[in-house]
Amino acid sequence: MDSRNGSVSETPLDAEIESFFDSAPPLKDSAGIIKKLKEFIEYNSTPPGKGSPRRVVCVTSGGTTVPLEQRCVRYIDNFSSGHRGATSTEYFIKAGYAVIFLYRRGTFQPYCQSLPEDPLLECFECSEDSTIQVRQPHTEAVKRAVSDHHAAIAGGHLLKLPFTTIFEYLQILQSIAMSMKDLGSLAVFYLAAAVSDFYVPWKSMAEHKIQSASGPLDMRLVQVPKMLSALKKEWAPMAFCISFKLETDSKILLEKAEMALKKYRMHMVVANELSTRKEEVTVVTGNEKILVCRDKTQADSDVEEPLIELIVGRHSAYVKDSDL
Ligand code: 9Z3
Repeated sequence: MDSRNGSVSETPLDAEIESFFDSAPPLKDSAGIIKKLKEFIEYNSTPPGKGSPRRVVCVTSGGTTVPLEQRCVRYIDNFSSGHRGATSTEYFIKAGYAVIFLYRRGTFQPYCQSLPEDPLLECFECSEDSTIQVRQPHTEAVKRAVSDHHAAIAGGHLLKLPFTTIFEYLQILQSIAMSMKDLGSLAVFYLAAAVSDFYVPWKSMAEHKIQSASGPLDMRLVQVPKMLSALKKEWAPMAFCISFKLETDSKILLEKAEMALKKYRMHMVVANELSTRKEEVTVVTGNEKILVCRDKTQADSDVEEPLIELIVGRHSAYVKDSDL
C-alpha cells in the first residue's frame, strides 16, 4: 500500500521510488525551492507584454554524489564537469527558452566559459585608491559574462538550482517536473547530469566517519530506482524528454542508447563517448541515428550549438503535433 494516499502501488518500481523518497534526508529549503519554481513558471507562462507562453527546459548538469556517511566525510562521485549543461543552457536561452538549470555545486556555469579558472583572483585587481578593477586581458570576457548572465536572470529566462547528493538531485528534479506538468508539450527535460546508479540508503548509512581501524570496508550499495520512468509516466507525461547515454566503450554505446530510448520512452537519447564527447554525439530517436559534430574549421565552435538547434527543431514539431 502507498502509505501516503492509501492506494495500491502499481509496480515494484513505484514502491522502490517511494521508498527512495521516503528514506531520503529531508531537502533543505524545499518550500523555498518550490516557491521559486512556481514563480518562474508562472512568469514564463504569461510573460509581460508579448503574451505567448515561453517554452521551459530543465537542463541538468554535473555529477551526483553518493554519501557514505550521514555526517559526510567520504562520498562516491560521478564524472561530469558541467560543460555540456552550461553551454547548452546558453543556446536554449538564445533560442527563446526559459531554463531551469539544475547543477552540481562547483561545476561549470552558463556564460562563464571564457573566464579563467579562478575568475575572482585572476580577473580583478585592487587599484591604489582601493577600487576593484577588471584586469586588462579579461575586460571583454568579464563584461560579456556579467551582462549576459544578468540579462538572463533579470529577464526571467534563467533559474539556477544547485545540488550535491543523489538525494538532493532527485528530490529537486521531482519538484521541477511536477511544477512543469501543466506546461504540457512546452516542457522539455534535457538530462545531461551524470547520475549515480548505486547509492547507500540513508537508514543503513553509518552516522559518523567510518573508522579505518575496523579493517577492510564492506559496504552494500543498492540500485537507484529508474526515475526516468516516473518522470515520463507520472511527473510530467507530456514533456519532451532527452536523456544522455555515456560509455567509454564505443562498441556498446549505440545499442545502450537505443535500449534507454525504448525502456524509458524518451523522445531522444544523446549518445556520447567519454573521450570524444566534445567533438561529436549521436542523437538516437525512434527511427534515426543522427551524428552531430562540432564545426572543426572553427577553433571556438562546440557540439552543443548544432545539438540544441536539432533539439529545438524536433521539439517544435512535437509541440505542433500535440496541438492537433
Ligand atoms: C552525459 O553523457 C554528458 O554528456 C556528460 C558531459 C556527463 C558526458 P561534461 O559535463 O560531460 O561536459 O564534462 N551525461 C549523462 C551521463 C549519465 O550518467 N548517463 C546515464 C547512463 O549513461 C543515464 S542518466 O547510464
